[in-house]
Amino acid sequence: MKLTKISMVIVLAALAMQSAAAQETHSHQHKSEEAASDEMTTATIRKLDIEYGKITLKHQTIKNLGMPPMTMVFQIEDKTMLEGLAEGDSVRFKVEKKGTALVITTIEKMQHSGH
Ligand SMILES: [Cu+2]
Repeated sequence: MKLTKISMVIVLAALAMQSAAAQETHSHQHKSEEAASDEMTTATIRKLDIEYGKITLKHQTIKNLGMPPMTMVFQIEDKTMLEGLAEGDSVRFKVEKKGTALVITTIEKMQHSGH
């Protein structure tokens, strides 16, 4: 009688451990897809309008907007972002749709690859 009780306790303890182990095997969810909308687009500066915070770019495909390559005018989030840039420069930029305007939130000059 005493032995039966002890073995019952052991069985219950084993079951408890099993369910604890099962809870630990939850699935991890990685968010690797979010990186896609964060990609930079390359472009060439056609025209700079620092006073009005506008820039004309000949840009490559903008993936997060689904926009094909073209030359067009963008607004700049902050005029100081245009400092150090010149017409003819190759740049990388990020653009977001804010209301009806397309606003560049990041722009940086690309390093010359020596040609
Ligand atoms: Cu465009």
